[in-house]
Amino acid sequence: MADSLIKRMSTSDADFDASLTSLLDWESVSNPAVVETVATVLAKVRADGDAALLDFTRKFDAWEPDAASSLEISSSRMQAALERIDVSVRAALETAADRIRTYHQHQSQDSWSYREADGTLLGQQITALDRVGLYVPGGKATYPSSVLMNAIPAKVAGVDELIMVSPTPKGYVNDMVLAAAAIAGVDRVFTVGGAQAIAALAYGTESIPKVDKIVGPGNIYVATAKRQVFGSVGLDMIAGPSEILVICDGKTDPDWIAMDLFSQAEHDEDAQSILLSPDVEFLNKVEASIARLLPTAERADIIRQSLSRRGALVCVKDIDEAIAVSNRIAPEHLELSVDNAEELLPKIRHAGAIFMGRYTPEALGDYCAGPNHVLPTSGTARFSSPLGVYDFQKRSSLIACSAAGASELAKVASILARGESLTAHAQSAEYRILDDGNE
Ligand code: HSO
Ligand code: ZN
Repeated sequence: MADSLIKRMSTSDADFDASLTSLLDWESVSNPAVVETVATVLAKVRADGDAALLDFTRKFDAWEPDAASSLEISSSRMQAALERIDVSVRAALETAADRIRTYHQHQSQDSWSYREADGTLLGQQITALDRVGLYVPGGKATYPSSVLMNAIPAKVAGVDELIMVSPTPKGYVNDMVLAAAAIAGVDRVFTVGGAQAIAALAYGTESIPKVDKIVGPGNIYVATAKRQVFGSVGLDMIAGPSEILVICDGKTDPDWIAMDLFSQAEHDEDAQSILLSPDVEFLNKVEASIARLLPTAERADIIRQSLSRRGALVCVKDIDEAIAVSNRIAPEHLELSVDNAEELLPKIRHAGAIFMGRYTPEALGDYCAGPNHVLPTSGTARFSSPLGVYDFQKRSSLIACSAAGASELAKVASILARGESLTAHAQSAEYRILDDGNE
């Protein structure tokens, strides 16, 4: 096929390992100029609060809030947006929200404790974060579905106050985003964005309360600001570009697979779509589908760039080898477009979300199946998990010693403390040792 739109590779190529490594190579370059600008913005908001927030909003978002109070969207405005949107859109948001809520309710963790024979109680208490900030990008990556995916698990976890911030370039507010916020139970919405919004959430201003954790995606300024406030507040992961890896036995409609690859590629030019199949004829058919369908795609330019820069159709020896390659990549999304997907599950070591069977395109998971679409990218599925209820909760250890239990533990603690030359620790423990006469 002349001038291919997407790389062809084979695990039997002599340089396959090196080619795969270079295909996967993606690093968020930290731009020193951005780091410096962000540091200035953070310091200004920290020092001057709302006044700085108003200044930056006028400058970067090109609209004129007259006072800090006009940066907040009232709940009646949110409600009005919900009533204004198309009824079918509202119904779809509500169905998606219900399904996301039900799924995440299964993640709820319970506190637990156990009592030892001498009466000592040990356990773990789960509590929700008090206040969480949710960043919602404006512009090309405004996703109401991401509002649901971030806000609902927080609410299921029991977060008391959920504060959303979103830039409103030239004062424009997206109705569907506001409607999603209303459905998901967001408590307050502020029309600020960029590093200044992250600063406001991290440090608090007169009108925006300081939060305990900030979640949600953003552009390079937002991501850099999140890195810089880390430590003052908790953070979710800082996501890289979206990725999909499809393993197909060659029996799925090639157009379906081409469109599944497009569905990630259309997110942005750096997104990554990879197909692995042992059937070379099938790979040819998918390549032909890509060529035929691409001109019909609304985001053809983005898809073309994404596929040509970071996409690949890879011929593998068999499905087992496909799984080995996939485990090496640790993709954000893994589609198993095969007959016996469930049987393959035990072999899958690393993937953010696993879509099983020909009728489970990633797009359904992105919107409404129920699981979260905020997933580990760039190989971080090796050590991290989808966003979930547990990201909005924390654990406290519980220890309640009985007198008899303390007496026994104190003997152990005393020896260890003296070994560390921490005599106050030792004495604190020893005071609890019961004399025989006391028992
Ligand atoms: N696939 C994206 C999520 C998303 N898709 C939002 C559509 N809207 C996360 O990788
Ligand atoms: Zn998507």
